[in-house]
Amino acid sequence: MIDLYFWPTPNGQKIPIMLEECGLDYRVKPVNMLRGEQFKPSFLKINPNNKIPAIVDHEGPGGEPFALFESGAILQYLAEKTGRFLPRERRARYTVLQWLTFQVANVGPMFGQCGHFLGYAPRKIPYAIDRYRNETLRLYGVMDRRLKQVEYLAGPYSIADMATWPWMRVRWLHRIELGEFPNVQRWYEAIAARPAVQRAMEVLAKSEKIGNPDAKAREALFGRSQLTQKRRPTGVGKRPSVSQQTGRRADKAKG
Ligand SMILES: N[C@@H](CCC(=O)N[C@@H](CS)C(=O)NCC(=O)O)C(=O)O
Repeated sequence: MIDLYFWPTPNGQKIPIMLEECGLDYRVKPVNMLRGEQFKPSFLKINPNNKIPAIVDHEGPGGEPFALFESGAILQYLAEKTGRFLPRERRARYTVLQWLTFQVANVGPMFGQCGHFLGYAPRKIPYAIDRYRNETLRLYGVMDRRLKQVEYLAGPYSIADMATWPWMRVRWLHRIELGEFPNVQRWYEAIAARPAVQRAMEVLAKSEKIGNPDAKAREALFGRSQLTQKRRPTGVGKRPSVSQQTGRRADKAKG
């Protein structure tokens, strides 16, 4: 059994996609970022960097529980655990790892900043908006040219696609029209049609989204209090916690 520490954001959604693709048993442990639950001491023991996703594999290496954070590391771990979506042959393997690293080092951070300055920044800063939106457009171009040559980012469908796809799902945050990138669009639609991906998108689908944070959530995510509040999560105790919510497979596991 794997515990998935999760909130339905693009970085979070990579992991249920892989868990569903591999048919692994997991239960969802919601970490409500809008209430600052990523700063709870119990979660900081699993990810000292106070971010989702993270996992605890109760049947980890040596049969012992194993906690892991950083989505790229989690995807590689699950691929090695199951022998799926990360080939053993070195050329093929490093092609997957290259595009996975491209996602975690470029697509995630740049799209994230683009969405931040377009949607969340209290003041519109044209230089920052241009800088990150141009970089987002450039990265879409890199992927579009790659996907003109190959079906999926590394050739066959892999953890690199699972890491990248959820970021295209929130393209409205970055004011991107997929029609301008026809090869990305073809790839996006092929992945969206996969039953495992559709099941993964149901996990906590009805929870509050990051798209519209209130003042308290804003402070938890972007304010100075994140530098000092590690011992006291924002809002906890004042509003009902969602930590009892579970995902589809978790419900199945319980019943
Ligand atoms: N490099 C990390 C990024 C994770 C990340 O940025 N998670 C965001 C949600 S998409 C988060 O938990 N933010 C909460 C916070 O910054 O306090 C990964 O790939 O796992």
